[in-house]
Amino acid sequence: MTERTLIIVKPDGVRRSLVGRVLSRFEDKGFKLVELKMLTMDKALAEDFYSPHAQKPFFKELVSFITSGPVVAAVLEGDGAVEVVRRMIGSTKSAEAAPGTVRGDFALGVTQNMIHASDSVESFQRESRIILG
Ligand code: 3AN
Repeated sequence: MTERTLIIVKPDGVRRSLVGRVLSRFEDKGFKLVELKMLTMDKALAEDFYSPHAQKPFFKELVSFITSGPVVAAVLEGDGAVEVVRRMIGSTKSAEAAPGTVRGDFALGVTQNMIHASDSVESFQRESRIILG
């Protein structure tokens, strides 16, 4: 079923000039890029975005990192977008992420793990409202 999902190339990806290569992977796969925005998240926006993790011990670090520089947000559209894109970004701990995934190929960190992708249609709706308005 045609679906939409949100990806965010995090500050490490932008700093390392990997935005184009990351977006290409999803275009190569067949997803359509339907929105694209570069922004720098402020603390309030980041806390809202990561509110499901507010009680986690790494919450402060998460907010501090995501606000540390510009990010690039994109909405991708295609069959099974949420699940397929999640598979393409790889597991949260980049050191353990499979080769061929974005994290597996471009990252080593957990906080600094290059990319975010919505984990459900509901998350996509909540996150895109916050990031894209
Ligand atoms: P994912 O981004 O793979 O969906 P989540 O939603 O569990 O992972 O976590 C959101 C973000 O929180 C991750 N992208 C990562 O940056 C950070 N994070 C998750 N687990 C940890 C952890 N144990 N230590 C530090 N940061 C973490």
